[in-house]
Amino acid sequence: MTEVLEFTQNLGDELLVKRKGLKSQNIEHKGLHDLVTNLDKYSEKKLVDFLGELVPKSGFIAEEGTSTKLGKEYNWIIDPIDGTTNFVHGLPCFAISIALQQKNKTILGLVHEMNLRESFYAYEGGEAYLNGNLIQVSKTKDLNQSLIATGFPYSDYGKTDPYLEVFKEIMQKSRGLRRLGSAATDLVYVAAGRFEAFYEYGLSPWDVAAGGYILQKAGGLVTEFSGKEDYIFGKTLIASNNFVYDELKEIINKYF
Ligand code: 2AM
Ligand code: CA
Repeated sequence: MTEVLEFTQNLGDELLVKRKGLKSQNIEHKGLHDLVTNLDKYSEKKLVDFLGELVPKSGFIAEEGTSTKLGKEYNWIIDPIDGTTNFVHGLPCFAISIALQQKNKTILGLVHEMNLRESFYAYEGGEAYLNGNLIQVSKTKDLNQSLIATGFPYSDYGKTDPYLEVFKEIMQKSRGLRRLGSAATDLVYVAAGRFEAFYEYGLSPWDVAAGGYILQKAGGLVTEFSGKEDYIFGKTLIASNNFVYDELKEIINKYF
């Protein structure tokens, strides 16, 4: 864990410096509103080289496709920059997200939010930590006293109407809604008790694998909208401190 932590913190610091030299010719569109920079690719290459060497014969599920080789026993699920739109626009919330799976079971998760230099992590046999200190989900039981995070639809616009219905209802029944723009960070903020819950659809494994695991280790509950457990590949996600889960799921399931 220590080696991965140190490597990722240094990479985060390097990306923050390199970001200042980012030019429009370094930014490409993967889809209509889907940005990728040369620094996403640079970060992923560095991570793949380092992590591949750290665990020999390990494979990768990585956003920018630097390596698509799957390992028989160990696989890393990585997002080199989660929150690329924030990164491009200079908004301070973006993270490196790294999970390690052994035979499809997650055994390590790390989300490093670069701007505040906050590393959230957990591993088998340990608990959940933020920069070395134990973290736990909030104990708030009432949605009325809860701060909820979400992500807006950015590609599958066909479900925009049900999404907005959920948004309207939670707006009225919670303390407030926030949209950070980095799902990995949203998840670990629930783990650290800053948010009571987070929900979004259209997410990918690299956005949620590490954060979801850290949240579980901090006492939280994370499922698909349906309640099924496969939030990593399931594309819909309700993450919570446990206590407000039922109320939130009920609202989401009225429309989804
Ligand atoms: P990304 O920056 O790695 O792409 C926003 O809540 C979440 O959706 C982020 O984790 C973000 O991860 C992901 N996402 C994927 N594609 C996106 C897009 N085109 N616009 C905004 N967010 C996107
Ligand atoms: Ca990314």
